[in-house]
Amino acid sequence: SDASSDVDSARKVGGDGATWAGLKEEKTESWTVDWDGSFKFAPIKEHIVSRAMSSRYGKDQYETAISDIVIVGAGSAGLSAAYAIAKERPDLKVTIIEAAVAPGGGAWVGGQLQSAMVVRKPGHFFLDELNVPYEDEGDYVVVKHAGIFTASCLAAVLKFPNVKLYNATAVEDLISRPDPLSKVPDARRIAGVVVNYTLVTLAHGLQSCMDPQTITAPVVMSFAGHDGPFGAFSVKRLVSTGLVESLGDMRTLDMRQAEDFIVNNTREVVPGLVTGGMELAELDGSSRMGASFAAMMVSGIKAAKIAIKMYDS
Ligand code: AHZ
Repeated sequence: SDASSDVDSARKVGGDGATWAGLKEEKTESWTVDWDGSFKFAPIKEHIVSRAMSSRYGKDQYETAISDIVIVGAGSAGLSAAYAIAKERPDLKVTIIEAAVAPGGGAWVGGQLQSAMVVRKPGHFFLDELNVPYEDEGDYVVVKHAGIFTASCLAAVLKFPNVKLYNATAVEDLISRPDPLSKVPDARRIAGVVVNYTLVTLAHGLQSCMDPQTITAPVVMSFAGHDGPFGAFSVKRLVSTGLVESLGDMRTLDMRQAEDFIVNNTREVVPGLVTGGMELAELDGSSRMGASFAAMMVSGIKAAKIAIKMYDS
């Protein structure tokens, strides 16, 4: 039998004939929940699970092949940017590409080897926005566990209907086109990204041809972090393709100046590409700040404002 009739028959089971919607609205009382060893879930077949996932994934891939804004990297800066855009502009289709299996980047559970997260004021306004609790220490606040920030921001982002996140998926190239707005001959603008499953991207040296997918978008935002296995991806590609002459390379740690610099220099680095977070330190040759996260959030939010303005113009 096909998937829909299987789902229909699953709906008929369940105590008083509750539907899935009913389960949500009427709570579990309408379902028989037995804790004495005869607990039974509604029926399922393997292909229903596969089709439930693959039909949605395929539809998402089809729809996001043309996006309004692509975000590279779901670390603290990328997720903050995604939140700010998705909230302000529900009409824009925002697609996030994250190379790792787990989103969150260095901030997931505490990039600093300890779990608490320090956020300098006034960056705590974003914690208030996300309802993340903290201890107020005067000039800075402390979130008990960095995972509370990442989980709250990620959950909020994923609940926006205009956002799709592809994890375990790497941006392996940028798309560029002649820039119709520029007076400089041969000027190009970034117009999207080339993506592949991260495991495929990592295996390109083993196979002769593994075709990627493309996602076109008038605005690409990159928050790929500082150099690392995938880090600083977009700015490194700008150099290798001649759109930027050279990288400044991230400098040694100076917490006092690093955070202001990142926020103040978050910008459209070449036409069509906005960069923020620690990737910017690799481009501009600015200091790192270590385990202090306010600039990542505020850089993401500033980048979101820039991207919205670009999109509108
Ligand atoms: O997996 C990367 C990470 O989750 C992802 N990423 C990188 N290249 C990618 C690619 N395709 C898809 N080609 C890619 N995803 O980008 C994310 C970057 O997150 P991050 O936490 O490394 O960067 P951030 O700028 O959001 O936050 C930086 C946090 C740091 S580092 C630092 C220091 O070294 O002093 N201090 C802070 C606060």
